[in-house]
Amino acid sequence: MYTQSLDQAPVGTDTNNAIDIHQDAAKQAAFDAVIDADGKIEAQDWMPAAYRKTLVRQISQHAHSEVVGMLPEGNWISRAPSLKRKAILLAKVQDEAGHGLYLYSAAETLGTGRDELLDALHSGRAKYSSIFNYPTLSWADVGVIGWLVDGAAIMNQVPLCRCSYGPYARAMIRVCKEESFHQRQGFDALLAMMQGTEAQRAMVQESVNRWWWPVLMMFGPPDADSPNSAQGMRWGIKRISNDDLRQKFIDATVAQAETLGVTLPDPDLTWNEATGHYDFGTINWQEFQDVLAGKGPCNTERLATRVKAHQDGQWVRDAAAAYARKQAAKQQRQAA
Ligand code: BYC
Repeated sequence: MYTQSLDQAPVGTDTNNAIDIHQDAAKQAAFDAVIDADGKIEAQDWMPAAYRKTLVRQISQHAHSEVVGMLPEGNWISRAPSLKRKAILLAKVQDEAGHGLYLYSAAETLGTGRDELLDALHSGRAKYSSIFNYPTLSWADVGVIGWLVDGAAIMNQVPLCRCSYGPYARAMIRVCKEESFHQRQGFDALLAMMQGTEAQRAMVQESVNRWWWPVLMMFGPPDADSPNSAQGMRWGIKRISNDDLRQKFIDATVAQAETLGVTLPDPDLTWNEATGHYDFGTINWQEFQDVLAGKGPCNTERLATRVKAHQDGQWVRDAAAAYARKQAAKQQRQAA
């Protein structure tokens, strides 16, 4: 159900296995030539099984992140401080749903159905971004998610617009445009609070203190501990390494923090004239591993909410399927 996999035989069928096993040299050479020329691989093109698998892993994790990412901010829709902020937040959360849909569609072009992808998420087999396992405790968290989480997402995702897999690269173009709006709205909400009362400024600072380090973890483990990076870069899926993106993000964010008037909670954050970058403190990678292992503050809650939403939507899927059957029968009758 729902698959958009064009004319692909699903991964794991005899046809694909035969191709994978024999690794047809001519097809591999043609694939390598496209990658070396910085070209695009499209859904119908032959691709190595490992390239397909890596893309399904990354794109589906990305899709899951967008969908689970609606939850922390969604918690604040009913408590937004004004009609304007509520309308903006509603639009942003809807955008994230849209991103999830484009990305599931991009993953489906690789021959994996949406039911399978969702099942992996709901059963806890698939990952989604570590950042969405942290709670949103105050209204300032909504602004900080926009400024820092979406800011980190843009830094990571702009290079993905040049990803070697066409459907993913094209999906990312629109996603990045919308993420830019998200980042600006977050910064704008925080700026308004920083120009408000002492209590509002304290709320923003407290929120920045909680989110800063988990945001830096969004870029993934250090390059030396990143098992997928080398191959991902070779295939033109990843364009910039985890550490380089993290550094670019920090370099760009320090000035923004100064404009806002907040302090980034890192005493080691200092400008290094020699490298032309900011030095920063040590990231707690144990915390990152714990969150990935399901032991973050909100892992259980996020997954349970997601599963419930899926179950509650069963009647919509049933109705859509019944309608599609009815339409098909009607068309058959008319054709007869
Ligand atoms: N959280 O070898 P590595 C958004 C996993 S949505 C969880 O470096 P790779 C937004 C990684 O998957 C943001 N897991 O992997 C939405 C791998 O595990 P597996 C999501 C992480 O793939 C709503 C293992 O660690 N963005 O912005 O080369 C509202 C080793 O890592 C994380 C994307 O998904 C993490 N943070 O690089 C607001 C972008 N980091 O799969 C905002 C697309 C690493 O081997 N994805 N892992 O079991 C990517 O660019 C890459 O997949 C990553 C990781 C940079 C995330």
